[in-house]
This record gives sequence, C-alpha cells and structure tokens, in this order.
Amino acid sequence: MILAASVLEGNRLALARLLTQIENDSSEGQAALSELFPRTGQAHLIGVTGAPGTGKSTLVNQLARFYRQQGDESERKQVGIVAVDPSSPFTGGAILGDRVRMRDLAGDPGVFIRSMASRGSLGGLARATAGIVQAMDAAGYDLILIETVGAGQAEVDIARLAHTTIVIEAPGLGDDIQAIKAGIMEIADLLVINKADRPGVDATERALRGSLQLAHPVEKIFRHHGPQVTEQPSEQILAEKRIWSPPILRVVATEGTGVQELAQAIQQHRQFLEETGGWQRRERVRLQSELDTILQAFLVARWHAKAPDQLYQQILDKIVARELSPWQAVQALLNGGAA
Ligand SMILES: Nc1nc2c(ncn2[C@@H]2O[C@H](COP(=O)(O)OP(=O)(O)O)[C@@H](O)[C@H]2O)c(=O)[nH]1
Ligand SMILES: [Mg+2]
Repeated sequence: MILAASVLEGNRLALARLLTQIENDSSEGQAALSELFPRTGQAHLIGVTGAPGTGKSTLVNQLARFYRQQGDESERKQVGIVAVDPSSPFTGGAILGDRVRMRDLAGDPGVFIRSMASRGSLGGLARATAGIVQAMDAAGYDLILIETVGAGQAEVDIARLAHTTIVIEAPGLGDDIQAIKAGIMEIADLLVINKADRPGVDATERALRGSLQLAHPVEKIFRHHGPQVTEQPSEQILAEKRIWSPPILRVVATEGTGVQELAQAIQQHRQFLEETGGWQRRERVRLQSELDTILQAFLVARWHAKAPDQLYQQILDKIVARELSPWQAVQALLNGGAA
C-alpha cells in the first residue's frame, strides 16, 4: 500500500494523511496501520497528564526541545507529540495550544505534532490515540509524548498506552490534589511540580508525598522496618527490591529549569522497566486493552448489522418501561427476542 510505504520513508504529508484517516476510523486507515504494525514497538511512549493550566503543553514543548538539542545530528532523537484534549470540543483549545507549539518547534523535521480535540466517545478517543501513536512509532519517532487533560477515566486509559506516565501538579491548585489522589497517583511513574517559581511549592510537595504514601503503601512498610530510612527508602533498597518509587521533581517549564533532570528521570524509568521486565508487561497490557476495545466495537457493529433494528427498538422500549433490566435485555437480544 502506497500510504504505508510513504510513511515508512519518512514522508510527513503521508503521515499527516494517515493520522486523519485513523481519527476518522476509516478502513483505509485500518489497512495502513495493519501494514505498519510489525514496525511498531520501538518508541518510548511517555504520557503527560494533569489538570488544565498546570503547564503540560509548556513542559512537553521544553522536553521536545531538550531532546532535539542532545548529542550530534546522527544520534538525535525524533520526537512525536500527541495532544489529546477531551475537555475542549467546542473551544478549540487544543488547536490554540498547538499554534503556540508550532511556533516553538516549527521547521524541525525531527518533530511531529498532532492535536486531537475530542469527537464522539472517550473510548473512541482512546482508540484513535492508540492508532496515532502506532503510526508515529512506525514512522520512526523514538519518543512520543502524549499530553492529556487529567480529568478521569480518559487519562487512565491513555496512561495504559504509555510506558512512562508523568503526572503534573502546580502550586496554588491545592483543591485539585484531593481529586488527584484517588486515581491519578496510582498511574504516576514520575511526579512533577511545575511552576516551582510560584509560592506554595513546599506545601504542594508535602501534599504530594502524602498522596504518594496512600497510593504506594510499600514506602510505609520500609519506613517501619528500616531504622536507617527516615524519609524515603534508600536508592539501594529500592534497587534491590526492584520497586519503583515515583520521584518528585520541581520544574519551571517556562524557563526550562529542571527539564534536564526530568529527561534523566524518564531515562531511568525506561531502564528500570527494561531491567525488570516491566517494559514487556506494559506492552502486553497495552495491546490487550487495545485488542479488547477493538473486539468490543467489532462485535457490537457486527451484531447491529445482522439484527433487525425493529427488535432492538422494541427491547429498548421495554427497558425504558422498566419491563426488562439492561442485563435481561442483552439476554433477550442474544436469544433473538425471547426474554
Ligand atoms: N509561572 C509559571 N507559569 C507557567 C509555567 N509553566 C507554564 N506556565 C504558564 O501556565 C499557563 C498554562 O500553561 P499550559 O502549558 O498551556 O498548561 P496546560 O493546560 O497544562 O497545557 C501558561 O500561561 C504558561 O505560560 C511555569 O513553570 N511557571
Ligand atoms: Mg495543554
């Protein structure tokens, strides 16, 4: 297929066209992705999530710039950026952020940027994002930064895509920490306090450490048993126990302060995953989740294509009238109408 071949040759226009097809869930896009699939699995997928305004876009730009300035031209990493913004279907926020980014990174052939405003369901968004990341991976982008608004299930799904998930906090958004505690801390591999130039950084860090202990209780156990361990378990213990404790890093994204340290931590996490088999484990979880999503969509579509719509509407009427529960309705549909 010509499109897939052009993508492999590094044709940016072809990649952009393919990404549009993937977003539209077209059969051409699916065919091209299938052809490209054996070439995927090389990229380090890095999720960046956090509340709106914490500085995700600014930090992603700085990380991309950092990677593009490392080493000489031959060993320089190619960087893909995917910005997923399920919160702004109408405001065009994702597009605006993209423009700022374009200005910063414009003209660098080693950077490819794609923004996605949400269309349809979050599940559809997660599926499209998975496809877009695969296309960039096959096209040879070594690091793929996936920016998502930290709002709930969506970024948990998108975190499942990533090898390394960075959760961003910023001082002055204290109320959010309560919310972030619950689901988000558990998916964090690295924690960033951005806007470290603002007042309240120490309080934010204290709150994050508190949340970390809840989410990663293993630290508590170390605290009780290791007399030499007072604050954090030592590096050595962590290495021996093969446990990853998410580091907390302070960053000022607008100035680039702490970006190098963050890049180092990302690299360390990658090494940790490779040494402990975590890389393959995450790969398997990710592909299983993708398989299940596609399977569900496919089975539902196939079922709808075969079943008479009239029957479906009748059963739906019965659910609305509380004559059938949704569970009973599914049984009835699978039995061809008999409840
Ligand atoms: N003071 C300060 N402002 C920042 C920093 N990083 C980002 N900002 C500002 O915070 C605002 C939101 O940043 P943005 O990257 O769009 O946040 P996002 O919604 O998480 O993607 C922008 O006005 C940035 O200039 C920082 O480290 N310090
Ligand atoms: Mg943003």
